[in-house]
Amino acid sequence: MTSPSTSESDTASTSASPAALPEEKIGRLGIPYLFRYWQRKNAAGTGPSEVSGDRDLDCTLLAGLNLNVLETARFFNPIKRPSFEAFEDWIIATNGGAMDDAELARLRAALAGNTVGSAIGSLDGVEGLTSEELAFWDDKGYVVVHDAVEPAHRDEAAAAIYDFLHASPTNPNSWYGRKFGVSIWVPLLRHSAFLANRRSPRLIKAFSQLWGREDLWAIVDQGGLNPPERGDWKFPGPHVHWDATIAPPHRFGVQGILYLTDTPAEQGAFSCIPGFHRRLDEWLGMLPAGTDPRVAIRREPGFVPIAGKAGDLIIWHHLLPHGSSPNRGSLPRVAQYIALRSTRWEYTAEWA
Ligand SMILES: O=C(O)CCC(=O)C(=O)O
Repeated sequence: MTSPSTSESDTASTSASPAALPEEKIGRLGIPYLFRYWQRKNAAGTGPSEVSGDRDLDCTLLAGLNLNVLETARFFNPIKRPSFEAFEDWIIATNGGAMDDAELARLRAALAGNTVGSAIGSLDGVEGLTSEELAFWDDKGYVVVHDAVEPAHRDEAAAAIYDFLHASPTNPNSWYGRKFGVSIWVPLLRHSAFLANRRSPRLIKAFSQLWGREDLWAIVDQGGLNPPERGDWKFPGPHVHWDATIAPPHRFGVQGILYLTDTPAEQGAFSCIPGFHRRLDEWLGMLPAGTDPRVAIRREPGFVPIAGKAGDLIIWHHLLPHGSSPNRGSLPRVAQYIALRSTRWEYTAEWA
């Protein structure tokens, strides 16, 4: 394990990458890319930085360090401009005071361009998506992976969300606390059950089948609690949207949600327009000039809720218009957002 007390900050130039700067620090975590990332983030707002970064590798870095994108962005306070040492201290502290050496080695290798396997070793023999499910994915742009995680971890994750909110599944008034008055997101990131779910073999196998590779990294995402609507609490969204750019060329990408409790269609289920990713180009081409596609998509028919059982993981293509839905049931929808991405992937930099 790497911890502040057992290792020292180390300054060295590196020849690992042609982009390496002479003053590059290896640091106590031993990740040259981390130093370059820190330089770029600290330089934000001060004019063009000399050091360029790759969006995919940035995501791999944060996922491999068990960090959430937003919390990391918040760390880079433009007034304080934290030192590299403070950044590494924060990473280690955020991980509970120590980092797993094997996981760091895997991350180092991947960022250096070496081939790495899955986070849990061989996926041979792990039950994956069937050919029918893969064909369904191709057609509809989403797939439901049943029993994606261990039931014990699933139930523990649901309980952790309620605990985090000081709420109880049996006390309806507790579902509407201030913390989620305007949102269905629950900013719980690293509960042990969340970590266990991200490392579920069946879940990793399904993502690896869709990516066609095993060097995947689980994004550190949050939980969700979508309570039934009532007079003083109306569903705040997310309504139908894309999180990805819809500028061409259109690239592959995935998102995912794990239902932690049974989720009938009317109980605030994840919703999408099945198959839309395949006709996105045509649809965009037919929009009248000056139309904002992100507004126009709200009028598109076919936005349907996807029901599921506790333990079902829905993975969707990131070009599928999607969102959540008002909960007209009697219990909250409880979920964990989970997605895995490969070390590198093709992306379109332009936002539209
Ligand atoms: O919570 C949901 O059902 C939808 C999630 C969503 O819209 C998203 O993750 O972008």
